[in-house]
Amino acid sequence: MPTNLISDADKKNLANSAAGIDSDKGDARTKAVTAQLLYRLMQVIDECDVSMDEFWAAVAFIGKAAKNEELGLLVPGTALEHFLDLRLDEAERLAGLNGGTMRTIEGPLYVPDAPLSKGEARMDDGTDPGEVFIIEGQVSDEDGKPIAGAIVDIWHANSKGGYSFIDGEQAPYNLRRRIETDEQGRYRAQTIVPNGYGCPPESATRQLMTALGRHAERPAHVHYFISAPGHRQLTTQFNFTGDKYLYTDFAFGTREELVVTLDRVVDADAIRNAGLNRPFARTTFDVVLTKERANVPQTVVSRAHVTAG
Ligand code: MBD
Ligand code: FE
Repeated sequence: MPTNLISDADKKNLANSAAGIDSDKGDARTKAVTAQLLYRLMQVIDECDVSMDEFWAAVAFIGKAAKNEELGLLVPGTALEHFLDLRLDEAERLAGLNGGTMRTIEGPLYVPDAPLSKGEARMDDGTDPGEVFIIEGQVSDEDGKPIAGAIVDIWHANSKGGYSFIDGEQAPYNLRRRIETDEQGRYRAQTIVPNGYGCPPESATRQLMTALGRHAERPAHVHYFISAPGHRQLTTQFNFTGDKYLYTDFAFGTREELVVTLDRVVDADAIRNAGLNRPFARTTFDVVLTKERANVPQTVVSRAHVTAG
């Protein structure tokens, strides 16, 4: 029930004034967005009758999240990263662009410049006790033509749900590789079946999820960037059927088109043919890239990343 102590006109005037709207200096875009943001924030404060204590608790919360470098976790946890995907999906649809593999969120844990190899890669360093996992797939264009020389940049968590460079327990670039597709557009990775990620126990993000009555877990997933000259770069992931958190991903990353089934290979000949000595899991993840197009927002996102340095 709105309590509104302040008139709409007074809010708008104050927000515009704080955003420098009546000056011709500064950056027009920054001013326009700031004015809207402040106006809407004032509306929320007024309509929800936010107390001073509540307001400053919220400021401290954001400060804690920033200090912990978990703003990149808070954004997907509040569905905003998925919302940006929904907007890009719709912009593509309105531009008549369709037929490519579905996108989903990048998340906060990508590290650029992973080791690059041709056709295939071993992603794990042999120390993870988890289940061996073979991922195979083909990259093609909208017409079904294979794309040779595409770069498939893959990263995922280990069998404990931790990422190299983040959990402090893994070798640099463990479970992070770039694979260039072969003449048939194919790639193959040998790795370890990942576990889902859970927000750190003391994180501001988990604290918020608990206050919202939500959990702070992701289903197991494997991240991809796929790029090729003349094509729109794709950011995506796949998940696994039967995962406990498949349809309640705290980061809203699950999309039905991106759920794969793990085949368990136990046949002795099949194990030998794969060059392995124990049962393993296998899946196929094929990717369709759309052609580069003018007048559609681009898919390569400029954002801060964890770096290897
Ligand atoms: C992850 O691994 C992730 O992919 C997202 C979106 C958020 C937190 C951890
Ligand atoms: Fe992830």
